[in-house]
This record gives sequence, structure tokens and C-alpha cells, in this order.
Amino acid sequence: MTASTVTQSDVDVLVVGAGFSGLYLLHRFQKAGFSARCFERGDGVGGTWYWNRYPGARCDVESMQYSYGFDEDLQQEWDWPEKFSAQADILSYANHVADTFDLRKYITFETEVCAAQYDERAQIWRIETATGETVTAKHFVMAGGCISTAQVPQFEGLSDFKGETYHTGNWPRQPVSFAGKRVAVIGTGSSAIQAIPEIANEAQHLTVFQRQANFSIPARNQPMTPEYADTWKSDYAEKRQEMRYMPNGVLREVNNKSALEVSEAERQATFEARWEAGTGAFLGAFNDILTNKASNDTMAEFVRGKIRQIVKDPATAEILCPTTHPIGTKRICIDNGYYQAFNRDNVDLVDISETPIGRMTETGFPVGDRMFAFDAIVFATGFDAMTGTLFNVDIRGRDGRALKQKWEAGPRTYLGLMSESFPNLFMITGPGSPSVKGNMINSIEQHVDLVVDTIIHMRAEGLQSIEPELEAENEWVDHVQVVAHKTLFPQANSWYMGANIPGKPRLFMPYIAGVGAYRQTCEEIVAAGYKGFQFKTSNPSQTP
Ligand code: N01
Repeated sequence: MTASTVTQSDVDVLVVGAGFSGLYLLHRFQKAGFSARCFERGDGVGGTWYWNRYPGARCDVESMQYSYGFDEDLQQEWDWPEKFSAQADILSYANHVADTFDLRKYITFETEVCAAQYDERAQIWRIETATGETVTAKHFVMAGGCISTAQVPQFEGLSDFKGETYHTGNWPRQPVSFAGKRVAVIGTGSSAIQAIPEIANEAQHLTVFQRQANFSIPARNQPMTPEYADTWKSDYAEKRQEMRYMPNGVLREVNNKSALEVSEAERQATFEARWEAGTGAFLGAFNDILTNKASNDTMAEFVRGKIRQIVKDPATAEILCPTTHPIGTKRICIDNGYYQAFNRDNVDLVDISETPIGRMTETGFPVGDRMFAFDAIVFATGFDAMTGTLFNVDIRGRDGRALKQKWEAGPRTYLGLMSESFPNLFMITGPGSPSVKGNMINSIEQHVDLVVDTIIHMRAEGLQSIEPELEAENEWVDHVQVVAHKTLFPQANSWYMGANIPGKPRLFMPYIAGVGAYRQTCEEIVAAGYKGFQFKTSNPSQTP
């Protein structure tokens, strides 16, 4: 521990983002007696669920589990209408939380943070907004989400197109009508797979442009029954505690058998039962789907068989059969009638895996020698995930060091929580933490608790700054890659690997050892006196 000077800041903590991370941070800081402010670029709370209002947007984790567990009254009083919640219901929940805990007073909406600079002498962060405000804070928490910087590829001639354009992750607040319109959807990831059946229901004609086919599992969504809700609410606290140590932060049945150790009949029956049950639990049918290519192939082939059964036109079915990556190595999609939508007369599929979309014109675009005309184009083209939102802010740490420059070859964090040279900068579910590889709200609560408890500890001990040791960070960065390479994940050109953004470094960004294992590691590190972190005290004579 070393000593330096410290200057009084405007607030103890500045938080970026009023999604599920930001809301819980504000609640915890409020309860702990810290002064906090939050800047949010939208005009409301809810983060992902504020921006992703595209038709069909719905969570793929059960509502009873995709919700906060920090407050018993909250989890008892809130009723979810469906087993898997629609975007509007999750957004209502976020608003309910903001109102119940009186959090709006800390949030400045429609305000983007553009720069943040650490002043080492004063031990404060100076944060600037695009609206011209500067705020100083002792602690700076980036809580802007992992999948929040929408990505529209640089299609040539894009600005020439005179029709409507939308990105699923930046959907208008006002309702959009596709009735009577010719619509293009570009992309076939999770967002597209949810939107396509809904748009197909409304549009005069829908053309889907697919680069790589994706695996999708039926959601089997259903109305929430009071009986089912009660199975959770009767012992919610215990169930939440169990979830926290599960591999994905979700309570679900895990099969501890290899797909290769059972008979063909048992394997098929297991896949069939999981397909009928639906959801992401499908991947848990056997314990080696994500680590053994031969096991993975059995599951991939089962799903391809289902696609061939559902889609009536054999040529269309073949294009929809994924072959470019092992199942599960791109985020598994969950749908409500995705493959069935291609049986409609008003839906066409265009394979752009070999011939990409050509130069856009006022009316549409060509693919090879076929010209397509549209009234609206929906870009379901994904996000600059994990790092995009962090890089949107010009973050500079000690000696003016830029985060973007330090991470040029890929993100460098300790626990996905902090980065050396950037004292008192915390990331919620940052790269190098399980983040998108688990139930996000569960992981958010863990990171928020860790950050707030750390800051409480610092207050109690008179510590002014915290930062990872370089050696600990380097070891963690290596460890994250070692663990990833024990799985099949690096075999996919996925956004987990940064592969969807031209020029982005290729490496697996989330920590894949499991939510429970990660939580245990964090607990051990704290119990060992914050092993791998270094603290600085202030010079007491200059402390205000
Ligand atoms: O984005 P994606 P998303 N030309 O990156 C294609 C979460 N989420 O918004 O596969 C043509 O997955 C691209 O093609 P390819 C979830 O974690 C959750 O759908 O790269 N096509 C791909 O098909 C998810 O994983 C939920 O070849 C281009 C698509 O666009 C994450 O958000 C719902 C292209 C992008 O797919 C992101 O999902 C929705 C180009 N130049 C989202 N560039 C639920 O909870 C890209 N593509 C259910």
C-alpha cells in the first residue's frame, strides 16, 4: 500500500447505464450511504430491454430466474405473465424496480458519456458527457452492457436506400408497421430468429438474407400459472442461492453422461425429450456437447433432422441446416416458429454465404445477378459485443493511458472486473467474466455486490484506490483463453470471438469455466485479502 493525495469529488460514484446493472448499483450505493449519479443514453431505464423492441423480442431464460433476487418483497410481489418474458414485460419490471427503490433521482437520461480521465494526483475520475457536463467521481463504474453497441455493416451505397431502415438493437420507440410492405431481414442470429415469424405475419413479403445458418430450439413458451410461480416463490431464497453456483446461473437439470457413452436409442430419446421441453436446456442433454466434437456432431445432426422435418421445401431446409460451427458455439437461438415461417408463401430465404449483398440502391440491393426491391430493411446484424460499449467512451487511466490502446490485441482484465492502469474503474460483467455465458441478471448481481462491497471495504479501511496487479491480470487473461480452448467455442466465427467485427482481435472474450466456479474464485480472492489487487491510501494530511 502506498500513500498519495486525494481531492474531494462531486460524487462518490459515477455509473454509466441504467439497465439492470445500473439500477442495482444505484440501489446498493444508496443503501450504503454513497453519493452516486448515473448517465443513461436512453430516455428510460431497462438497458437491453429498452433498446431491443423489435417484434418478437423475448428472453430465453425463464422469467422466474431472469429477475433480481436481492429483495424478497420484490420477488414475491412481481407476477410474470409468461414463462419466458416478452421485452415489454421485462421493461415494465425494470421501471417497477426504478420506482420501488426510488432510483430515477440519480439518473440523468438522454446523456451519453463520451470521455473519462483518471487524475492520479487527485485520485478522482473526471467524466465528460456529450451534452457538455463534467462530473468528478472517486469511483467510475461502466455498466453499459455487453451487447449494447448495435452494428450495421458498412454496406456500399447504404445511404442511397430510400426506404425504411431499422436495427433490431436500436428499434424505434413508436410502433412500426410492416403491413403491405416488402421487407428484408439481413442476418439470422437470435434477434432475427425471433423477429422473422412476427414480421412474416404482417409483411406483404419477407426476404431473409442468411450468411451462416444458426441452430434454433423451440422456446415452448406458455402462460405463467400461479402453481408454477409458487414452486419458485415458496422457497425463492434457497433457489436463488442454488442458481448462483450453477454453471450458467440457471437452475436446470444437468445430465452427467457423455453423448457417446449411451446407446443410439437413448441418445435420440434424450434429444427428443429435450427438444420437446425446449429452451437452452437442450444443450445440457449430455455433459460433453461443448467439449467433444463427436458428441457435438450427434446433437447437431439431430437438429438438422428436425429442420428437414419442419421445412417443407428441401432446398430451403438444406440452406437452413447449420454446418459452419459446432452446435452451441454460437449462442443457441430460441424461437417461436422460426423454421415454420419458411413454409409461408410470403417468405423467401436467400443464401449469401458465397455471394454477398451487392451495392445498395434507392430501392434495394442485388445478390449476384438477382435484384431485390424493398420498402424496409431490418438489420439484424448484431453488436460490437463486450468491448464496443467500453470503447465508445474515451477512457484514460494513469498517465493518460487509453483503454482502447491497452486492449488493442484483445481485452485485458482481472476477473473481467478491473484493468491495471485504470484505478477505481469497475466493469460490470466485463470481458473475462462469465457475463454473456450465464443468466445475465444473476451475474450482474454478483458483480454489483462485489464492487459495492469492495468500495465499502475501502471506506472502512481508509483506502483511496484499488487496481489489479499486472501479474495477476496477465495470469487471468491467459487462464480465460486456456479454459476457452478446452472447449469447442473457439471453432466458431462468433461474436464471442470478435469475429463479426472486421479487424477486431480474435479471442474468446467471456470466461467459460462457469458462473458458480467464477463466483467461488471471486470469494476466495476477497477472503485472501483481495489477492491480485493493490490498494493505495490517501495522504491523511490532505484528506478533506
Ligand atoms: O446478433 P448476432 P443478434 N452481411 O451477431 C449476420 C443476444 N440476444 O442481434 O453468422 C450479412 O448473433 C450474421 O451472419 P454470420 C444473444 O446473446 C438474446 O441476433 O456472422 N449478414 C448473423 O446472422 C445473441 O447471441 C436474445 O455469418 C451479416 C447476424 O447478422 C446476441 O444478443 C435475443 C453481416 C447477427 O447475429 C446477438 O444476437 C436476441 C453482413 N455484413 C439477442 N454482418 C434472447 O434472449 C452480420 N451478419 C432470446
